[in-house]
Amino acid sequence: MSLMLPPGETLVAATHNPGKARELAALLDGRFTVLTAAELNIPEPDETESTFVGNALLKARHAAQHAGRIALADDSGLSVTALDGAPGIFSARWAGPTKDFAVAMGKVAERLEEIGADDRHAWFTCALAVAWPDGPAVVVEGRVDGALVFPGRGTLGFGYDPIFVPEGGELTFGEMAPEAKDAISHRTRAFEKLKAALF
Ligand code: ITT
Repeated sequence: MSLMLPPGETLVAATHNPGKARELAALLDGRFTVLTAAELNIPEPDETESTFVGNALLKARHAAQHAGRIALADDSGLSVTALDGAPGIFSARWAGPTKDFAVAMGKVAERLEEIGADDRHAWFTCALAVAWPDGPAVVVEGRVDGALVFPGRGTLGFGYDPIFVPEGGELTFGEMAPEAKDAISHRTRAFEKLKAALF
């Protein structure tokens, strides 16, 4: 079988996160018909792997098998250097069962304060996996480095965007227009690699 994705194909976006679904749809750019796992009532799998790549593959395979269609999954998160890479793959879990990112960002600030760290360096990682229902899969990873600011600023984007200023910039991802974030984000960088591999 070919591991190329022809335009017009229907893809399942294996995510239940509306912020991600919006960004993935913008990246897919009208090239494909996109159905989300939420729309298809595909249950969320437990993210049992220990890496972004592992969890992206797990989510893509799970959705492809449920839907009988090609699925694209994103596993991503914020890693803080002074916290040894936390929250990392636990980024969504730090927001608790109500998915409140004010709580998650508060936890990051609290942990940095507890250890008296001055280093504010952090990075976002995005692993993107595409899986075919009958087995094969491709996975890539992208990253953007930056610095954390407290309190957070801006209401655009999602998740940890209000506390992240990408390297060389002044605005947080939460203050940047979607196109400006998309020009440099970890998701876009992963997507460029995926395009090179599959489209
Ligand atoms: P799905 O698994 O259903 O896709 P999720 O939110 O559980 O949704 P993850 O396990 O990949 O997804 O968690 C990643 C978290 O990292 C996500 O909830 C965001 O809070 C954060 N994150 C990832 N990309 C981000 C971005 O571009 N801007 C801000 N926060 C981001």
